[in-house]
Amino acid sequence: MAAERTLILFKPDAVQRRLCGRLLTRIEERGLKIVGLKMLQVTPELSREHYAEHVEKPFYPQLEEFITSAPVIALCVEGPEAIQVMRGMMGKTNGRESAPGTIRGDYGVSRQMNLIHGSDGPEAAAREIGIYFSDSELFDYDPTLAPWTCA
Ligand code: YYY
Ligand code: MG
Repeated sequence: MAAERTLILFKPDAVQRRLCGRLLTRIEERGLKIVGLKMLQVTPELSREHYAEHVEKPFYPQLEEFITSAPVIALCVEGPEAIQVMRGMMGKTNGRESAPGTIRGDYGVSRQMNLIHGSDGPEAAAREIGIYFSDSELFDYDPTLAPWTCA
């Protein structure tokens, strides 16, 4: 199975609520590979670039206020169908509609402060990884557990 990469953010609420370790553990325990990771402050300019598809929507001003309100942790996560696997782990956008067992369903009841971002398709993933990471910040290495997790 070909590996795929996706862009994940632990949003300001995850950082503030000290949930990043739990979220990272879920990703690692699922068998996905971390190939990039850093903390950064999202600026209004970066928010508009990342959320270009939402900039004109009524909820955007509040989304920008939230995503710039504290640092985020950005990850590039790799694995078989990593985009859909991560979307499944995240749950629905609104925490109230997210199933128990998903990240958003286990840790929140908010539609806006929903802890985690994950790219929603291959084009978005390529674009978003390019926004948050330079080539030298992404790592190729052989996961020695791959034969046990990626068949
Ligand atoms: O991909 P996902 O994060 O699940 O949702 P999007 O529809 O891409 O919206 C991005 C972000 O915007 C969402 O995580 C919360 C926020 N948002 C909102 O505050 N109010 C809405 N009606 C829709 C989305
Ligand atoms: Mg989205």
